[in-house]
Amino acid sequence: WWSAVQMGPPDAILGVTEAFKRDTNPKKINLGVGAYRDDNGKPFILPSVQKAEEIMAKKALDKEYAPISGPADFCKLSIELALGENSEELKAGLNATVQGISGTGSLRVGGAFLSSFFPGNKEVYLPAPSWGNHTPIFKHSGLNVKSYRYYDPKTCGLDFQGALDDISKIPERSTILLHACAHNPTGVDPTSEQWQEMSALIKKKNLFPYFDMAYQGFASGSVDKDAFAVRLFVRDGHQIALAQSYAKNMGLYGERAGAFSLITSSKEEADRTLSQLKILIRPMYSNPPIHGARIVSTILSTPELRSEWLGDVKEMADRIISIRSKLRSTLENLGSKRNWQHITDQIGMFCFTGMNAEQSTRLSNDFSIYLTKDGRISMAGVTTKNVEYLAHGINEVTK
Ligand code: PLP
Ligand code: TYF
Repeated sequence: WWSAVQMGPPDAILGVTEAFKRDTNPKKINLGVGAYRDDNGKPFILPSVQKAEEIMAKKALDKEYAPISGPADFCKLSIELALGENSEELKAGLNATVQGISGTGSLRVGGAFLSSFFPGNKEVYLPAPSWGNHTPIFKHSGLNVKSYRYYDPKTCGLDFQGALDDISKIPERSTILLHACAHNPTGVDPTSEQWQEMSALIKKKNLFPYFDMAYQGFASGSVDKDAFAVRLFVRDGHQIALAQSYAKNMGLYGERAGAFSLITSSKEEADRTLSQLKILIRPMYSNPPIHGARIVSTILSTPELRSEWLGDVKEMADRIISIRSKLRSTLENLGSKRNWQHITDQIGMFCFTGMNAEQSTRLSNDFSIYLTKDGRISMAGVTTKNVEYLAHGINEVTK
């Protein structure tokens, strides 16, 4: 049956890990996939997550199916985390929220909903560049994918004027995808003033903002600060779509806990849209996994655990912020002629170093330092033990 099926290419990000695993150099470093590591380069199980699991184990909970849309408490706690507990919209019941299969599955459910029900254009505009999986997710959903300028390679920062120019040319009633914070792959976010301008323009153009929030808390260390853009847009009267992920901020990568929400114009509209989200989910995977969602609900609804978790998130964010400074100063001390200010200007999990494909390949081949060909490095893989070797490698290939 399958003689005509051709071999597909490996995933651009997960393929980096495969190459890393094959390398026998003891100095090798994997800066490909965006997964947090502690300063010993080990996966980090958040103490708050461990405690939540202990509490859950004592309860001997059953393994019955979750509702199609996920547990109600999980959905409520998730949208409250995004919009804040005092949100007028939430008090008025203006949200339709479902649990998704982490961020990816939440984005995909949202894509399916837009494909079936969005009354405007079936075009989604992504920042250039964007997370590599956004294009296939939306194409799979039956939407057309286009882009707007975002990153300026000359400054390794935001091309704000380019973004405004392109956004003002997007046809009205189209969807625009926004990274809520810690933009992947560039680490470049708009300032709060720039967000305000973008919100006004998107409103004026009657565009539909779809936020991808995969890193709430990871950028600044504060879940409230990192939700600034999402809350601003809602306050400005946008009825947003929102995909959330707990992969990074709770370290629940493999548990697949996330949420998709629509903010609606009435409670009744929330009920109608929720009913259709459930109808879309049912033939895709019936209902979501329960373990990760229970961890999230336990943490968010237990005050002591919640504050401990906020400390855990801050610890991860702070380690990344401090290792950024260390990488930059080490490069400068090595006498690199390049300007490395963007290493500390950029935020979140990634640094878009400005290295080209050739330099990135040399870093892998000659130094056993693995990264994606676009020059993105996962800062989470940099530690006080390997930062000097990394800086040495970067300095050599960018001379
Ligand atoms: N969106 C962005 C921008 C991401 O970087 C990621 C993960 O790297 C995701 C969504 C979704 O991740 P997950 O499906 O593991 O929650
Ligand atoms: O490093 C990144 O940008 C992410 C990581 O199912 C990732 O792509 C890998 C696998 C996956 C989700 C996210």
